[in-house]
Amino acid sequence: MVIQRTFVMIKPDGYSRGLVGEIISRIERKGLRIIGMKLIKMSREQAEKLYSVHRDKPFFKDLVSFVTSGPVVVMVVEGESAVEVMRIMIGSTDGRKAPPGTIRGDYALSIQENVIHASDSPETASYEISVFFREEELVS
Ligand code: FUP
Repeated sequence: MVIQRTFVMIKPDGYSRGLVGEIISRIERKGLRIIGMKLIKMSREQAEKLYSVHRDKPFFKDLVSFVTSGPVVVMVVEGESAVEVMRIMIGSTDGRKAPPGTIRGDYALSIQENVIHASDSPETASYEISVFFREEELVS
């Protein structure tokens, strides 16, 4: 058993399309536990921190504009192999290629507006969690 924490964000398209309940339901039905959650309008500074690995990519500016364009739901999700399990549940980055049954596969047709983000490693997860949550805000 490896209990992990991961950072999950429902992006502005997921929020505006009314997919928050559906996505939370999928996470809970899988058996993972939400131990922190906020509905926020992300600041430019937070967006630049979250996506700092992509700072030199051609899509960085558009990506920061997109994630700051409307409300997002940020979450800390905990459970057995939570990092890998959430990555499998969200599907590949490009919604056109993500298989049906995954969140992006079922709800996205775009590489940028792809509904959801989840950390890609335990190290990334602790960094991303720290951008949005203080330890005292998480339930144990
Ligand atoms: P993922 O981990 O699946 O979210 O994908 P990446 O870390 O590779 O990319 C992070 C975000 O950058 C994606 F969710 C959407 C955006 N992106 C683009 O807009 N264009 C690209 O070509 C690649 C990624």
